[in-house]
Amino acid sequence: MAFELPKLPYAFDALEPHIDAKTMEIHHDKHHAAYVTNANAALEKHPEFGKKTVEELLWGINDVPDDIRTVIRNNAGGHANHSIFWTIMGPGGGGNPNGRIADALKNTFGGYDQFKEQLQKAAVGQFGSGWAWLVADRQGKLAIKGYPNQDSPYMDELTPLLGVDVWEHAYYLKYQNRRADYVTAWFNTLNWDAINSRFGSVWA
Ligand code: MN3
Repeated sequence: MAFELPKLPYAFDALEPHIDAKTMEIHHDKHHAAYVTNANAALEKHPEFGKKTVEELLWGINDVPDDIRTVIRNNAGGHANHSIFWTIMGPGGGGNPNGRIADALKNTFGGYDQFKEQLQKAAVGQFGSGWAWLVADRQGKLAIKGYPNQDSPYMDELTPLLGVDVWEHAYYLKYQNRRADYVTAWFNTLNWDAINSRFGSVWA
């Protein structure tokens, strides 16, 4: 079963003014689509690995055959990261967290403002292309982690709960070199219901 590009769950302009429609269109239809195409092409060489889910492939990245491991790390990683990214954002998002994640952020970081500050720092401080993620381990313990390129928290057996893409393709049209302004605006897109649902799945 080849990977498929998931449909964007809202219109390209739904995250305006925080993320512009053109960026969303190119990001989803071109960049994410390319990760899916490249991952599928690599898996054709080893069809037995094509039966795995994207999470299984990344958890077991060291078991992926040498000749496709880097391609899978980059492109299955890109597919996994972006598939989460679209769902943890949404129109009318942002504001303070609610539910279980609100309590966990308070217990771990002291409060939402402190969490935002630390995630922002990880995102802005990521050298070159990459991501900053809020992750949970198997016990539900939270941490903030930066990753280069399309490396995925799944490779560390962590569950990514929410993350910000700091590749230039994610913000350059609107924000040019102002990555910090993009990250500040991106917090206004967060879909806390979706994030709570991801958090709940850590124990499922
Ligand atoms: Mn991207």
